Amino acid sequence: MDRTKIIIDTDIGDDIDDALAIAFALESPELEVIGITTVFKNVTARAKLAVNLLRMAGRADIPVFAGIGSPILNKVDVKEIPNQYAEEKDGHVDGFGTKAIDFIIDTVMSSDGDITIVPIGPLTNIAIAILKEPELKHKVKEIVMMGGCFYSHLSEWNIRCDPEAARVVFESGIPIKAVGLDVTVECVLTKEDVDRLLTSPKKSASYLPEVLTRWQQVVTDHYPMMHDPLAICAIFDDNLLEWQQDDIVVETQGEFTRGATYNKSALYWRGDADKSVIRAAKKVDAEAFIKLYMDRVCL
Ligand SMILES: [Ca+2]
Repeated sequence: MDRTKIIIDTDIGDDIDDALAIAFALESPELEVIGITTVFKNVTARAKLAVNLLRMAGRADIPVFAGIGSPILNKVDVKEIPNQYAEEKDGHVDGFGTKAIDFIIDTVMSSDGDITIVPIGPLTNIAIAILKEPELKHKVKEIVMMGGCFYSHLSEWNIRCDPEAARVVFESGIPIKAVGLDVTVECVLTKEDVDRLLTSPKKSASYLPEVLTRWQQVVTDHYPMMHDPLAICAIFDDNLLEWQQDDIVVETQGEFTRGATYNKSALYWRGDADKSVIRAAKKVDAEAFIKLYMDRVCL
């Protein structure tokens, strides 16, 4: 089987689903992770977490690059420590690069057009890469991302944190498959699932008990929502997800709607939906997805 080459662009360290997604990608035989880049706020701490995760997974061969912490316009604290970061374990980690944008551009531009970019955080890195190298849009195979909400009015974190970047990406012309809140909120782990992850993960997921425990010390009111792992699933499996091609734009100016992903197809009776290169996930078989996840990541 030809494995799909992917670069994962992640804000690992705050919500737990990024670590869960990377473990899933490493255990998916359909995928070859060729690099991980970090984005949003403290990209160095996030890169250290990613390096540690990969080392414990026995995959220190996968390069990690810190990217851009500041969104294009929104103001954030780029020194803020992610909740899963532990100074005594992650503080002295090295072995990562600092030029995520160049890594993305150089890797994609020297490829055969067979690289899929998988953003599971705000879209700052991807937008800056597209702006710096306009030819990138002709070379990327596709973007499969977690972000947005397309069939109801919910503001989604990744888009809201950097609406300008999201707009660049959605207007780039690169084929996009987006899993948004429409489907991801249905995919939630149970206590039994979390107990299994804490006790019987595969080697590729051996960092999970540690970061899950750190996360659970901060988040006590719910179990992990599988936003980002569902985006990983969407790269190789169309059976568990139903897609709709739609004319999606990102609102950057709205008084109440800045950062919303607006589905123009709904307004204009399908409008330019047929010409769009954007597909959004509309339905998911959540039970089957969680089973697939647990079967792959746990013993
Ligand atoms: Ca994320």
